[in-house]
Amino acid sequence: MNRLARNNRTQALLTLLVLSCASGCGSQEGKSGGAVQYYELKGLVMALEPSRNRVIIAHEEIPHFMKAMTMSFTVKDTSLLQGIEVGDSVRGVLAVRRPDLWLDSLAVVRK
Ligand SMILES: [Cu+2]
Repeated sequence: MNRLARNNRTQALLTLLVLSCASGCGSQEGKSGGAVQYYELKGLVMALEPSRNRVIIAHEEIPHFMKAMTMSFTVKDTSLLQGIEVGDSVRGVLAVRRPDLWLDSLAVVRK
């Protein structure tokens, strides 16, 4: 893929994100929405809610973002939850684009 095509694709993706935010959130959030930021996440699975695309994780501190806590995370793709069970130690990537927050990847570290 040449650079032009890649730029066009990035542009299209950004436009899509902006549009979906314009329709999905208030103008206030639209203003604060910028690039997606990624954070490494480590924690312990407390509960799984695949029907709601959610997993509850007791996570360690995420430097510069969040202190350690137990909270519910959205997964964009439920296949991320395959093979993951309550009690597993997991590691993943948290994606943040205010006001949205979701798990971009998730893998078992220890059963
Ligand atoms: Cu948290």
